[in-house]
Amino acid sequence: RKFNVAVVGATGAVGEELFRVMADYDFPVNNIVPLASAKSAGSKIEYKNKEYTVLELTETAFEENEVDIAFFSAGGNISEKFAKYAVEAGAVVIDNTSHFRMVPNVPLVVPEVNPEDIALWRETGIIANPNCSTIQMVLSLKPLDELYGIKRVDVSTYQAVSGAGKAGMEELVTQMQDFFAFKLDESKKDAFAHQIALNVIPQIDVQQPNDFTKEEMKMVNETQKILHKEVQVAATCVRVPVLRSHSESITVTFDENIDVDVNEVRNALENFENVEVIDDLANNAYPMPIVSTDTDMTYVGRIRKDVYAPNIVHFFNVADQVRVGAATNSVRIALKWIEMESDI
Ligand code: 11C
Repeated sequence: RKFNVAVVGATGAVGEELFRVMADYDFPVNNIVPLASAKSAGSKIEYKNKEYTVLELTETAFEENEVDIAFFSAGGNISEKFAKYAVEAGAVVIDNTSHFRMVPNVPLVVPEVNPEDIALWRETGIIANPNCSTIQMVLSLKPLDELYGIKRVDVSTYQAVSGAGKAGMEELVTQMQDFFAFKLDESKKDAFAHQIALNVIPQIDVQQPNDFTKEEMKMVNETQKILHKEVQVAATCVRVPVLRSHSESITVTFDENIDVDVNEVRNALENFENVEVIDDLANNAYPMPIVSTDTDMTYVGRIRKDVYAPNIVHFFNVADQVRVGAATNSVRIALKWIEMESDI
């Protein structure tokens, strides 16, 4: 069976990547329905060497185009307003925004980690795609939880500007160009709270009542929902001047009786789907954004046992935020949904 696939936010950074990922995975497409705001309607997108005209997102667009699968990636307020029209038209919604993630009967899915949760889609018609920093982290936590049982995770992120969409990427490039033209002072600084070129900013999203940021609390709440476990998580989320791969320095504390064997940890990670270990410090080999960008893998390296506590391991984790953290995870959800549920 082939599907009519809508992409809401078709001209955004994730929307554009969704078309590339669908083509790479040879997604069973009958028709592509690119949807966006009235401002972008009429522009063209390309899918498998064929041009499609972007249509305006309206309440009736899903029904009129007989949409079966609707990817939403145009911000939480758009999902809040329009997802219901896609569901009413009989489509499954795969939502890349944070809007539905913590709604109890909406599944929050990383297909390699909790594919069984997809079955819950029938309650609301919606499957939520987690935050990018959560996705790549749980891809490395799951095999370690299966191996030893995770109690606590302490993570510091190094997040690319792509997390703020095209505007974030454009702002970093412009600021760097302005730096070399000796006019960085005059450069636009709208996408982030501060200048991002030649800087790091220890704030992503807004402050929460407990003094963590919203991005940091997403990593806590989403990780617990995906792993079905009240694992303790403390996150510090930092924006760095990298174009499009997030990195994470992760410390995992296992149950108290565990004596970590680094080779067992390495094997568990190596054997997990879509995770690749690059861990040869003597030869300067470890994951970096320039390794992961434009790929669909989550890379893990710098694996080492804690010097003091035998039940603690440290490692470094990198993945392409636009692909693994957004578009690829959404497409993998859709493919899993097709495999598990689409005959219903
Ligand atoms: C960032 N993680 O890097 C954010 C972007 O909840 O889907 C994605 C926000 C979200 O800025």
